[in-house]
Amino acid sequence: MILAESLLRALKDRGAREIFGIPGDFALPFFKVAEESGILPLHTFSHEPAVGFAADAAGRFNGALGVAAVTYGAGAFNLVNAVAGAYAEKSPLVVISGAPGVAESQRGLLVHHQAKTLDSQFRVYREITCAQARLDDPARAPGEIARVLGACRALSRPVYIELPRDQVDAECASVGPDPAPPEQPEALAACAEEVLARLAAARSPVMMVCAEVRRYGLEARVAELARRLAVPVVTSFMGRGLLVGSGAPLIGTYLGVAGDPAVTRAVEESDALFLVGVILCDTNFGVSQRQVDLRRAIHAFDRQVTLGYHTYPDIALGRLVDAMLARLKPAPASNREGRRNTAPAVAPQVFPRGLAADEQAIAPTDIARAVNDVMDRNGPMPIASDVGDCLFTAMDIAHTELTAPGYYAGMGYGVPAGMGAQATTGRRVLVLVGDGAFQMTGWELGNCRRIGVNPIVILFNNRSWEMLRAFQPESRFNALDDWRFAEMAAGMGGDGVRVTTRRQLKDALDRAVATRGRFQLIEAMIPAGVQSPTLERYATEFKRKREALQRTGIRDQGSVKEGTDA
Ligand code: TPW
Ligand code: MG
Repeated sequence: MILAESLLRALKDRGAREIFGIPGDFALPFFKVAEESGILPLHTFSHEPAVGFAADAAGRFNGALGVAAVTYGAGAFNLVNAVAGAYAEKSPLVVISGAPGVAESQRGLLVHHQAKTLDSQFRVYREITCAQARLDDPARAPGEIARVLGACRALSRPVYIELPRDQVDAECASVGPDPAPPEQPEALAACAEEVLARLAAARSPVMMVCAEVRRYGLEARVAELARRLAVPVVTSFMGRGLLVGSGAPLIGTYLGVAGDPAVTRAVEESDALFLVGVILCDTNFGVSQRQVDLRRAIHAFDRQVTLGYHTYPDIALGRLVDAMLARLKPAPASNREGRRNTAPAVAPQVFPRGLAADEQAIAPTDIARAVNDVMDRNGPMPIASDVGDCLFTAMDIAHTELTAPGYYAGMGYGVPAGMGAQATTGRRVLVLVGDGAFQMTGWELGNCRRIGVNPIVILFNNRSWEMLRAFQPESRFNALDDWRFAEMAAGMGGDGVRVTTRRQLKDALDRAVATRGRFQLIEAMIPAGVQSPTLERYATEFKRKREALQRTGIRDQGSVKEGTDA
């Protein structure tokens, strides 16, 4: 076998289903092997950020590796932002970059695409990936590949593999299994027992689930744990879309003051908040009414479990869940809805439904209503959302699988992520995106035909960077021009329609669902200044907090937390 094939087979063995990429001369030999070997399908995009977003979303949907392949320098540097977002949000993304051949690196000439030194790219990627390898020695390559892919899966963070172009065809052995991550069975048992004791002693325990539950494929087991514990479950903002259809006692998504007051109360008043794979970030907790008291929380994240003032290291989340399940009896049927007798009942969130098909202008909530109506009739669709009011609006859409950069908040994710998600799952995806974000990566829709996907895209066209305007209304630069996006769809191989009334929105969505074979772009015109209620509340609270901080003179100290690099 040759080196490139060993790598491709190792990726496939570990759950990767395809490669997203853009070639360049340093990557042409690898792309040739990828295409001709047929080990994994290869999908190309137009601009590297889209390659990264698509691969990231594919990894998130599969709970397995997503793969992005690019060329050295111009290609790999173009991918950096998407990889940084994947790092922040714990997405298992494998970056494969072509590179100058081992022989040509030793000539002493500057190589085209080189930034500062030949190693600059490797060093940049060291900052935003959890493990790196340069496959410049075919004898060591199988071990290096196993080490790096093992870290990607164990830590669920991006990794970086540099493949010098003259090594692609080198003879190479196949890749063995991942090295086992460190484990301590006694520590695991002690940890599981302590967590169970804390929950049992609490008056109002609550479980919050977030990114890692999906990344490690734990949804069914975490749902079972919640049932056996008879503890209500919420998702974080980032974890929205988790546990759909799992039968978990899910009461909603925690959004602090911007969200459902019953959910907010349950979380903020809990005396044992069990944070299961939760990223402790400002978008998840920044809009808390009261500071969530982490000393009373149980936080399982990044292979560690912290209770109060002590931490158990080397505890994989899946192992913790299994150890807890092993100590709990199956839930009696009467407990199925997950409420303990003493805990206050929390009603699940109610979503807006029943769009009036009238001549009124479209507000963001109308889009949520229209989507809920369509999903009630035709079954749920997975959603890929961009950043902006579309993501706040998604909180009013009944629970369905959702991928969005809820924490890193990089614009331009929605369209390519939706395409990547459909390519990998085969399920038609609904994309929610703002006009500002569409200006960044909307053009990738032109690749739908090649990739064989047909997402339905709802473009929230408010001719504005509205989310920024919500925070700083006085700035004129937040007003955007009126691009007629729908008219551009036909040239890219899809159908586009611009809608301004609720009746037109409903009709367009019905037609989009009924039309297969081409992407469907619905450009929903939203009047200036009309925001979702969630964004309004979020922005009000955000401004209030900022002003309070300024009054007290407290500044963000910019703390740096040690990473978990392997
Ligand atoms: C890559 C900063 C956050 S939200 C926003 C900007 C510029 C405006 C989004 O406008 P859009 O949606 O898409 O029309 P809406 O609903 O607010 O009108 N660059 C990147 N990412 C981020 N997050 C920004 C800038 C930002
Ligand atoms: Mg906008």
